[in-house]
Amino acid sequence: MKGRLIVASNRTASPGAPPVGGLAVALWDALSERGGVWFGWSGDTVERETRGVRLFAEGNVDFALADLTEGELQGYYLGYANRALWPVFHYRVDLAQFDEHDFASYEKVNRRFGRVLAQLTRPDDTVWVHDYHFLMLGQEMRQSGWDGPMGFFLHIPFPAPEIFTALPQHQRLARALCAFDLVGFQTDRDTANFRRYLTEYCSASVEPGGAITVFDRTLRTASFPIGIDAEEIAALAESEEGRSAASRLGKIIDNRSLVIGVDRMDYSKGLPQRMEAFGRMLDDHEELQGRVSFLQIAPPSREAVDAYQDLREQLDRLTGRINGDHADLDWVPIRYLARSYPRAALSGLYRLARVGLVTPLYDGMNLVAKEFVAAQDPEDPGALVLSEFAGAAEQLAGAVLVNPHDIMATADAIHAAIVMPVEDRRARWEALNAAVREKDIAWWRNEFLAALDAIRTDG
Ligand code: ADQ
Repeated sequence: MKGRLIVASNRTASPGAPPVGGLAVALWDALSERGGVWFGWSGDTVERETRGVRLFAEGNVDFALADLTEGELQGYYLGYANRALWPVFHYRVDLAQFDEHDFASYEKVNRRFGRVLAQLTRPDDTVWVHDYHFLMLGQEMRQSGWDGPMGFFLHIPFPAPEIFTALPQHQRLARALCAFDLVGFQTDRDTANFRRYLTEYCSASVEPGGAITVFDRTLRTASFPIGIDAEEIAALAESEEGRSAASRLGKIIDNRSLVIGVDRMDYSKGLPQRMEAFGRMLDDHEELQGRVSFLQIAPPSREAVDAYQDLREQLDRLTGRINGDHADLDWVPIRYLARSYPRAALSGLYRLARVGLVTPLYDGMNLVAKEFVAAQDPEDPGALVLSEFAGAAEQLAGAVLVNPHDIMATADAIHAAIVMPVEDRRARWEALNAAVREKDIAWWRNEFLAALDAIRTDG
């Protein structure tokens, strides 16, 4: 008989409201099946540190929400997590800021949260910690006496050891990660990077079955590519809200081919390069002037971090320039909306699009790529142009794969996707859709939890 599940993630679903999005629903389903606790930051900042959590019971699941002080928000969250870990893990060492005070704050918050969480566990529970905010949480829980099964899943890439070692605290982070029994990654590439770091820098030995012995303990590492709820997205694309969004946009774009991009505004998503490539494609193909419309939806995120403000300015300039160069009295090539839309509306827009552009410079998985596929009309599906540096590229070989740094090649790929005959689009889409449906979000959480349970059973 399995015990309860304890999940820790930076943000939780909102207590009292239905969870929104594939990941939140999957975690909620797992929690309510087994009963348990969902721990995370409340989103609130307080003047003075509080040691406790606020508990909200919902059926057999307790939400346990902790506040951050303003100093912790600056040091732990905006500082170390988003100015050091995020850029380094996305290969942007040039953007990383290494501040020892930020690291001290990161370690302190992980310690405080780890202690709180250890107190909330019961002996037969299973703990599942998520993402780069909590790399040290497991170690802190162990030090607070928790010795039960504990897994970690990293949603962002794990970089090559030569990049990871740029972090002044790389050894402490890696040692802390090894306190987990199972460390899961999005792709085989990430898993291989982590294993190589442990063997080359920490003298780890990898056993034939894949277990790794290091720092006097044994752990497992494996990849668990995250998926989506494909059926939900397909249904949303055809829902009233989805159709209504598509019809509003359809009126404006007329009979032109729609090219769509949907991202959080983040420098990892390759937005300036994508716009440059679209502009270049227009330069190269006179015949498409006035015949295609590129819609980029990119709500700003992490605006308190300078690199994000710079990106916003760069995008504003670029769209202005490309539109200035190409627009005509009755046509604007790029529509750039710095705001978010509900999932149903986005799904409807994906279905309307002839081409989906998902061209991050680096990405853990990229669920937009999978959502774009799931939303398509099987009879007349759009084509997906996908960066080879998105984790999703390991599974989505049916996409038109591109190197997003290569503006000319990306421009050619966009053109090829726009003019791709419907038979080719159908053949590619069938392969893509099968891959998206086979390893969906339910598969992902079952696979991870089964692997973690197996460690406990194996002893
Ligand atoms: P993100 O970097 O946020 O996630 P992504 O996987 O593309 O990236 O999107 C996550 C969710 O946010 C998706 O459901 C998507 O629909 C939604 N979303 C993205 N842009 C949106 C927009 N403009 N408006 C509304 N919704 C939007 C991190 C990692 C990814 C990894 C996920 C999940 O960076 O690599 O795939 O976690 O593990």
